[in-house]
Amino acid sequence: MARLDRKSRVRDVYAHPLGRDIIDKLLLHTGISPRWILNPVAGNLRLGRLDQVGRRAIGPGFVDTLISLLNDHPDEPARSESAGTSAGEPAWWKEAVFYQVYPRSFQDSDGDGLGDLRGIISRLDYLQDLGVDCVWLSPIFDSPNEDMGYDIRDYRRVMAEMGTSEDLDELIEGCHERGMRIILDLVVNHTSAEHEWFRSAVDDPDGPYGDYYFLRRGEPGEDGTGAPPNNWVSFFSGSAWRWIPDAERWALHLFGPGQMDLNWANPTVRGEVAEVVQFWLARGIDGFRLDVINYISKRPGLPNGNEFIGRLMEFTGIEHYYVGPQLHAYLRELRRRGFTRGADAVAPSSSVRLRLPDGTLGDPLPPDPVGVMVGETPGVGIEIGRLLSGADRGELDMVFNFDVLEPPGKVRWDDYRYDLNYLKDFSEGYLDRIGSNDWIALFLENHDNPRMISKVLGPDDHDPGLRTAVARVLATIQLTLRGTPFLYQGQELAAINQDFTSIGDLRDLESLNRYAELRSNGATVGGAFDEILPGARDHARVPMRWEPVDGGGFTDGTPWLHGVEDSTGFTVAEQRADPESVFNWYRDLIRLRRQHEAFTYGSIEFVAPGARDYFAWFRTSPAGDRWLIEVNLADAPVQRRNGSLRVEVKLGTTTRRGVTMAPYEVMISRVFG
Ligand code: ISL
Repeated sequence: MARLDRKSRVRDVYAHPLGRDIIDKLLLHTGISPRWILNPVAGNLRLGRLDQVGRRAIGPGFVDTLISLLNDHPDEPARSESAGTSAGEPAWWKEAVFYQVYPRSFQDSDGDGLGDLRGIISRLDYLQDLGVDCVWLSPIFDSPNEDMGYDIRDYRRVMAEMGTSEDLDELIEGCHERGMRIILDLVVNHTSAEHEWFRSAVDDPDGPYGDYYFLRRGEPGEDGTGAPPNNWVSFFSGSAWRWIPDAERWALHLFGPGQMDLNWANPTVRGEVAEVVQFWLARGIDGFRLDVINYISKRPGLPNGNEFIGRLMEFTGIEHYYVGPQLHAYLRELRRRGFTRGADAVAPSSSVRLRLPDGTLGDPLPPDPVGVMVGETPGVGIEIGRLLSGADRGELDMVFNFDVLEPPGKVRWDDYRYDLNYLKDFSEGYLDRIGSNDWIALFLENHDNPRMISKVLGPDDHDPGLRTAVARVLATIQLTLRGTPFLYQGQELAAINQDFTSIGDLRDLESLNRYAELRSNGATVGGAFDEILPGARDHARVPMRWEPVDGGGFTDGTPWLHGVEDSTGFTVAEQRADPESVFNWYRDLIRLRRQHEAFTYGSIEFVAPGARDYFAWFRTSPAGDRWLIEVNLADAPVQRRNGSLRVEVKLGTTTRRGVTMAPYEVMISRVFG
């Protein structure tokens, strides 16, 4: 890309991959229509002029920050055939359905109220029966659990509460022999403050470990008496810097005060991380989900964040690290040195057995040459996502694009109803923009977000019929679009949000800090709670409901976090017994996906993109096997398109393909001719 300067125009910014992502993000965030920015008058505006005329609104420095940010990222995504024609090279992870387990809340085996590895082992048959191909475990490494394991104290040790190293070996083997792979969570933007590297850094800030972190002198002081080195704020409230008296330094923590950011500019740190990955690949782990991996490269000098961007995005400083200057280089190095199995690598004690389309198992496969790399990349838009995961790039395999989660102008904390037409627009826009070189992760939920059914239905999520209907709609979309589905535990049971009643019901650091901050700014007890409840991460973290008994079959003891949602019919036992259940819908969809290549390597072509409520697409396999997926996104009938097509309905909430679709109707048909 040509370098930008103050003579460049707004449209040059939009022609730049990162510039386009940033403008799209601003539009999404503010809910402003693209028309306002992309008309010729605004498009032709020179950046220097924008700086002058916009000064009152955007303040000083914004334009220069933008220019240097874009110039740090000169690459363009490769041109490739449209996603409508080809799916690129085959790979196991393109065919797989991933399933995220939140280990604390999946199954407790020893009555301490906390889920553990033996609990997961005891539920592997369940996962195999559901049909998923790869299990992803949220953190299970030794941790003081300030952020539920996302603060790691020892990357090579299993958290004592979760089990032993032998338990993990058994779990890995148990997955493999059932034809499932297993990946773990690599949290390496930061370590726990209790990690021995950080302790050594505090003991001797000028020694080798001092440079593992961001330790800066700044102005000394505690309790707000001194000034931190810059104005960056933490995602979990307050300044991103903590004064460490023993080191007489400030330390950077983008997340909680016990989550210290690692300095990736230090090659020794990068070497350490690569070794951790090699260690686990040798143990049989098939790859990692990489936590906030786009934050690892911080702009040298750690300059102050721009105030305007800070106000807009809520997190001052974010432009200096959310796609830092060395991000691509670090990821390439990590892939090469960490995720690639060397020719002399020891073979792990087990490797996954082949699973045939009919679900039966074949022989064990040789270990994958490269462990899969799934990037958790908050804030990253479509174009940078392509640069991070394009097949030619040697970086990640897939990224999560979080824009799917909230429609324009909304943030997670808002209390609103998610319009499924936004999911339609987002999916069409995303898949139309990418090409055969790209492959995306399809997700709607994880352990950091409220349940999607509740976002769509609001309080109506307590209506079993509506809940089931919306669950089927979401499942169908997620499992038949082009990309790799990542299911989060409980989705297959149509899990919904919890009616928590007070802050005492919550355990998550983010919510607790936010609540405290609101209170100290004058909010009442009830007011502060109401503001955090819609976005609280604990909605998704309550224990799995296995059986309709007290404790849900999760534990014999007292669960670490109480689920208060206890509606009849939505436990595993009840769902499995009911042929019409959401669980069985997921199972059928997963099976269909495995049996027909059209759903994985098939092209995708959207029908009636502009239509409201009617969301439909064709998937056509390389061999010409053609399918039509149709979904009514509304709680009212909708006119169907292509009514006269010759089809055979293979899976549907009804078997007759009528002129109109019933409320929330879903239909998957094979197309003839
Ligand atoms: O909850 C958020 C912040 O407001 C999310 O943006 C979330 O923090 C972000 O997606 C990063 O999440 C990951 O890293 C965090 C951890 O708390 C989350 O659980 C994890 O998924 C820090 O490690």
